Amino acid sequence: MFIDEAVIKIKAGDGGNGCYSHHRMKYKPRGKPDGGNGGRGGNIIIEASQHVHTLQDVSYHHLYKAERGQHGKGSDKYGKHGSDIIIPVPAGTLLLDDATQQLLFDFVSVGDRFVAALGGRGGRGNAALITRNNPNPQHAEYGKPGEEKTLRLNLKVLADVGLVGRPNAGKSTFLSAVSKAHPKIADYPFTTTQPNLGIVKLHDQYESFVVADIPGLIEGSHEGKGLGIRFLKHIERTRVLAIMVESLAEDPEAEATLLINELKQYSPILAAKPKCFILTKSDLFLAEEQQLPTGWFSISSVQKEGLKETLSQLKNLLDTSDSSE
Ligand SMILES: Nc1nc2c(ncn2[C@@H]2O[C@H](COP(=O)(O)OP(=O)(O)OP(=O)(O)O)[C@@H](O)[C@H]2O)c(=O)[nH]1
Ligand SMILES: [Mg+2]
Repeated sequence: MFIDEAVIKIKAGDGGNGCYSHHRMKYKPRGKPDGGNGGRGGNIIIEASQHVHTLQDVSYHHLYKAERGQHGKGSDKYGKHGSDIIIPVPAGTLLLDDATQQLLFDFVSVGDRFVAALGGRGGRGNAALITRNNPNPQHAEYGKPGEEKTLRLNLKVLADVGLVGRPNAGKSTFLSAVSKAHPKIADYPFTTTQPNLGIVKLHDQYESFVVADIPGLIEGSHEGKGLGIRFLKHIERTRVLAIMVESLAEDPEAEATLLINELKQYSPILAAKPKCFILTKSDLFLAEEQQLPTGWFSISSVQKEGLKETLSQLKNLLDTSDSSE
């Protein structure tokens, strides 16, 4: 699991002031009090939406400020309420008070709503302050200030695509080329010792998916060789696998079969997931001498070649895979 984070400041709208005014009539210099109440300030509401998948967009704004309520007017006219601001977040977001780290709300499913900051109440006008003992109040109230908070949002992300390959196949380099993740990359095996996750954003900002990069697999991983297969639990709940083989491999298809066999030893269900076969480091191999197996994709993460096509294929597989997995 991977945490996507954002810290934002929110300020609900202040309440409008109540109005101090008297009704004016001919021959009556001072009629009865008729100052209206001020409007309530806008609330800041956070809502789980199906259109957002990350906290990236939320964190673009550091301050969310809702409209203030309008002031009351004479002739018993109330001030308008300030409009609310709704901040969409993905389902799976935890909302914390940044100062106390106290959990304020857990957005479990789309549509869950939480009023994170209440708009200030509008002040009462002098008309609303009339009492039996005081038929002509000499003041109106000020509006109350809106609530102000600093919030921390944490999103628990589960990966959609799992990267499977031998050590050094270029998994981490691929992740760094297609997302903002910065995994460690080096030309020796087992560079990655902990899973990394990255969010891939496609051209349409609503289209994104999460990729998990895990330590490499070797023949005998299921018997504990190399770093073993214990990291496979991190891709168990993914929907699609990207099987990555170096273009320098003599027989890429045999390599892929070996990898899938190792997966099978761990879980036949995992091994049966939809797969995208990717030949990596295409800049290193000689195109004339080597053929791309049918149905495979060829990429160079270093030269940024073939990435777009590969990502659309992964997206296609995600769209057609069983979302209940
Ligand atoms: N020329 C070239 N080199 C690449 C490409 N992709 C990765 N490499 C190199 O291959 C080596 C291994 O890359 P990594 O991304 O660390 O490989 P990995 O699959 O994550 O390896 P492990 O974490 O050890 O399992 C590094 O030296 C990379 O610079 C590529 O497209 N072209
Ligand atoms: Mg790696």
